[in-house]
Amino acid sequence: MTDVSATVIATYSRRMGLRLANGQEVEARIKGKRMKAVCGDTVTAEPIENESDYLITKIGERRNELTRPNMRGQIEVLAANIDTLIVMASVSPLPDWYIVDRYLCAAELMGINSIVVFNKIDLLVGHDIEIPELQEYRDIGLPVVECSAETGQGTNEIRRLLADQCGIVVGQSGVGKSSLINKLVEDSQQRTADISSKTGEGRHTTVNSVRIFLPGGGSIIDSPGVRDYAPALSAASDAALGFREIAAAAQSCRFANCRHLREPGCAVKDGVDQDRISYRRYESFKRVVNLTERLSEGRY
Ligand SMILES: Nc1nc2c(ncn2[C@@H]2O[C@H](COP(=O)(O)OP(=O)(O)OP(=O)(O)O)[C@@H](O)[C@H]2O)c(=O)[nH]1
Ligand SMILES: [Mg+2]
Ligand SMILES: [Zn+2]
Repeated sequence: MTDVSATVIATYSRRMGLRLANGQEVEARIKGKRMKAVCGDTVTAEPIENESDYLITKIGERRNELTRPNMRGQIEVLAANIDTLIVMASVSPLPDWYIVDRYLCAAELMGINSIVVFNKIDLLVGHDIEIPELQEYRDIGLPVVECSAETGQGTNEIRRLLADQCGIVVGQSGVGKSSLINKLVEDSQQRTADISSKTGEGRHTTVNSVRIFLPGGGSIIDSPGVRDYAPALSAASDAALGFREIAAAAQSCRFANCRHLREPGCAVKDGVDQDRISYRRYESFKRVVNLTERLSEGRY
């Protein structure tokens, strides 16, 4: 047979964009209704006679999955085989740091790197503004890049952090995810325009996930912006593992099954009281616990 191996570089409901091992990009359908491929998947595909489409016959085993619970309480896979989660917020729209925390929580639980990117920094030129949340992320050892997709500030740093990895950029709609990727591939062919649709306000908003290969190596998946995000946790107790400073402090709690809420001898609560753990991040953690409990009870 003429089976070839390929990676999924775009998903449009039932159709996919594939990049074959020889670098050629083709479109494909998927065999059967049950299989669902996502960006980052490695697949086996075969050419279809008298058609330009390929047929995906098999999805390779996934190293990891970025997931979220959907409205029906099922787990939806957003992308697979990711090395780095690039969580983006911006000067405008105003950041929802709880969403940033929940993405970071997902990355911790996936065991992958994460980068916090704060975009549209050009809008702050001439203003002496410190963003306390960014310092909180630096304090827990996360790379934080303040950048501008407009001026290119910070893009080299992002290139360096990404190196030869597969990244995915996530965040609220309008923070500049597609713009950043465009800037990173500036000298090569731009391809983000055709995957966007114009909104009522005439804004381009990304509707499909697309993987873009960077000229210097590595790739980034552009994903549609979100209103909200929650990680799909198997238990509320997993939430603590998604907040690295809380997970670290939890080692010293009196009870091994401490939930870090009202238990005596809780090293996490002590850390918050003594300002070693950010109160905001602790609140954020508690929200994830609540959210996970609600989801598991089928309440939204
Ligand atoms: N001033 C300024 N504007 C920017 C910057 N980056 C993006 N923008 C603008 O912000 C708007 C949204 O940018 P997009 O790149 O479409 O944002 P997105 O995150 O991809 O949005 P969705 O696809 O809807 O999730 C556009 O009008 C951009 O021109 C920046 O660094 N500075
Ligand atoms: Mg976009
Ligand atoms: Zn505790």
